[in-house]
Amino acid sequence: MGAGDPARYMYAPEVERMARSDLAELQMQRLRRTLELAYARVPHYRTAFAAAGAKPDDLRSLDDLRRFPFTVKADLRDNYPFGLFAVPREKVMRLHASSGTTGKPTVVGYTARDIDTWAEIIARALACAGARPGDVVHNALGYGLFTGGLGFHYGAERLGCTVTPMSGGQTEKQIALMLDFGARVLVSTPSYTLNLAEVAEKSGIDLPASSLAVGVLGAEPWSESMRAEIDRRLGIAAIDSYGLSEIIGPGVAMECHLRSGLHGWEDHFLFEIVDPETLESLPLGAEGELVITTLTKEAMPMVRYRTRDITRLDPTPCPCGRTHVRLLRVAGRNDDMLIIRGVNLYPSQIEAVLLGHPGLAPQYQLVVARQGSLDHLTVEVEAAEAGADRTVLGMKLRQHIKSMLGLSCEVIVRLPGELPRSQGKAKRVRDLRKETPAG
Ligand code: DLL
Repeated sequence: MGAGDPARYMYAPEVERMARSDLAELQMQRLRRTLELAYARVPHYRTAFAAAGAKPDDLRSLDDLRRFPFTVKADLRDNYPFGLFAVPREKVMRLHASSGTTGKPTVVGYTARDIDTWAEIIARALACAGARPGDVVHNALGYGLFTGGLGFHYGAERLGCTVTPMSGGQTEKQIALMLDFGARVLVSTPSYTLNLAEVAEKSGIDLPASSLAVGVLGAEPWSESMRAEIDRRLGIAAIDSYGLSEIIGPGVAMECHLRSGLHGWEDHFLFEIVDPETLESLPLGAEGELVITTLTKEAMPMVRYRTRDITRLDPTPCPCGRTHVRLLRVAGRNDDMLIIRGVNLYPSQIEAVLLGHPGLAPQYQLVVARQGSLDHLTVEVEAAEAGADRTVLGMKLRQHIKSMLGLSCEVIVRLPGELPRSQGKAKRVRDLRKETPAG
């Protein structure tokens, strides 16, 4: 089936192809209800709205949302564990939490209806990625407090798939079960998917010859070069999948087979882009921080949540027929952006350079330290083969990074298999500047 083929399956075509004017009308109705719910039921919102001088009644158009305050991650921590719930705790059917790097976890809650809505959204998103009813879906995302595993689990069941609830780890067993069960769809993170490819290759298993056809991958930033590597080594179409726990978990946005931006489901989420410094709203098409308001969440409505993720929005209809806005791929989080001697750098930019470099494995870690008053970046990579001249490889990569990114760094080329492998979300950066105890 080619691009724009009317026979291409959509889970909810009447919504996915909705005219933008109808979508805006639906958003307006749902936004009003969300603001009213937040204001009436959540003390944090009542106080924050009052401080900003905004009341739900002030909303006359979607643009009026700009008068309402932002919500940030610290608001979830300050209201730990259940302070942002808009329903009595007894009405909350499920809790998820993310550990974060400091302090208390951030907790999110779902009513029975939220769980149902989430399954619908994920079913739609999986179909958008290329999954079909009847497929075997191998779910390698972590089950538990992380939203990835259970989120995709219920959505794949809703679509009518056969789900293998594998979770992360036990890599050899994962591969055996994917093959034995005839999985067509793999749900995972990009870094763990590469780990799967590597272990399969070592055991002489030809994954490209298997029934796997689609990889639904996300939960961390990844480059186009990493995508090409995954496509080739697993013989699949690797599809980008975006979401965050504070909003619902996975399912917020998903690429279609054209892989030209992620469809953000605007009947459930309202997307804005702001300048991360001034917090001014930016026009459509400009790059900036993604801000999301939920439109259908009951247990924990989120008003103008600052995701810290940097992206751009494209409202033009996709040739696949879907009309929902496309998020051009998320480069990385604002907090993950490293500033090294004045040069802004996302880890995925290093990833792109390194993957274009012959003789290196697609594994890396960045270590940032302070030497005197200067920031010092060390890029640790792995040689693809044990016998390679690692000094020459390192020198070449250093020059390549300097010419592509304008950044001087140290490169250490390790032996194959020396860097830690991802079991879920990869940890790419060690910032020793942040680890140094104060005083
Ligand atoms: O990672 C939810 C998820 C699960 C998404 C499975 C996709 C697949 P959190 O643990 O709350 O939730 O982390 C959310 O991860 O704000 C982004 O910074 C990052 N992230 C998620 N997906 C992508 C992606 C899940 N496709 C945070 N590209 C988000 C880049 C991503 N970054």
